[in-house]
Amino acid sequence: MTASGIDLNSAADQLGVHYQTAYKWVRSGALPAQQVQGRYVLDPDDVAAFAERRSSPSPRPPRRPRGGYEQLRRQMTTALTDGDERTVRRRATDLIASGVALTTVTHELLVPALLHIGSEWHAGRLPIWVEHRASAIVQRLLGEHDPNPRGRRRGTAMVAALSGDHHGLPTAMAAAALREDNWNVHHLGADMPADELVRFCEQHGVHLAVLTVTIPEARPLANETAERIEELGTRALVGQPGSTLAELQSMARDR
Ligand code: B12
Repeated sequence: MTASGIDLNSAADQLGVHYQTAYKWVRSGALPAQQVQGRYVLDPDDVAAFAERRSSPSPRPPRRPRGGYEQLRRQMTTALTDGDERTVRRRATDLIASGVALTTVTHELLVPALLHIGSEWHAGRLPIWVEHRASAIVQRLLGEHDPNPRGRRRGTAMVAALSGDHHGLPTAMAAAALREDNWNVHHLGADMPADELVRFCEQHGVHLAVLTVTIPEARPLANETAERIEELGTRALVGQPGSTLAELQSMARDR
C-alpha cells in the first residue's frame, strides 16, 4: 500500500488472481495504473470497479450466423428427423464455438425442429420413435454444452415438471437457459410429485422455482404447486407451451 493508492501485489490479492495476471491486465490497459518510481500504483476505486465488472455476468453478444437461421433451421429439422446426430452436433457445436448462446441455438433451431416433429407425429406422418430418437439427441446435446458462465450467481433456482407430465426436455431447456444466465440450478426433470417439490424448495434454499408445463392437463397442478411454493416465500414461475427461454430469463431476473 502507498500513500496515494495500492501496489500491484495488493490489487492482485483483492482480485483473487496471481500477480502476473494483474500485471497483464495493467499492461493491456484493462486495469488502470500509474507508474511511480518504477512501480505500479493503482487507485482502489479502479480496482473495485474492475472487480465488479469481472464478477457481473457478461451476456454473450447476440451473434447471428451470416445467412441467418432459416437454412440452419431446415438442416437441423431434417437431421433431427433422420436421427443424424453427427450433423445436429456439428451444427450446434460450431455455432456455440463461434459465440452463439446455447439458449439461442435451442430457441432458433432445436425448438422449431421438435415442434415440427411433434406436429408430424400428431398428423400420423411420423412414427413415435422418431420423436423419441430426436428427444434423446437433444437431451445429449444440452448435457454436453451445459453452461457454466463466469460471474456471480443470481441465486438458486429449481426447475421441474409435475407428476403426470413426462416432458423432461423443456425442463432441461429451461435449466440450461437459467444456468446460462448465471443461476445456480437444481434440475429435477419431469414427473415430480408436488409434495416432494415443495419440500425440496423448503430444504434447499431455493430462491426461484420454475415449473414447466407442456400438456394442458398438467397446468392446474402446476398452478396449485406454485401457490404452495409462494406461501413459503419462494418466487415461483409457471411456463406454458410456446413461452420462450428469453421470457423465462427475463421473468427470472425481475424482482
Ligand atoms: C418430445 C415429445 C415427447 C416425448 C418427451 C421426451 C422428453 N424427454 O421430454 C415423449 C415421447 C415422452 C412424449 C410423450 C407424450 N406426448 Co409429447 N411431445 C414431444 C414434443 C415433440 C416436444 C416436446 C418438447 O420438448 N417441447 C419443448 C418445446 C419444443 O416446446 P414448448 O412446449 O414451447 O417449450 C418451451 C417452454 O416450455 C419453455 N419453458 C420451459 N419452462 C418454462 C418456464 C417459464 C416460466 C417460461 C416463461 C418458459 C418455460 O421452454 C421451452 C423451450 O422454449 C411435443 C411437440 C410440441 N409441440 O412441443 C409433443 C407434445 C407436447 N406431446 C404431445 C402428446 C399428446 C404426448 C403424449 C400424450 C402422447 C401419448 N399418447 O402418449 C405423451 C404424454 C405423456 C405425458 N403424460 O406427459 C402433444 C401435446 C398435445 C396437447 N396439447 O396436449 C404434443 C404437443 C405433440 C402434438 N403436436 O400433438 N412427448
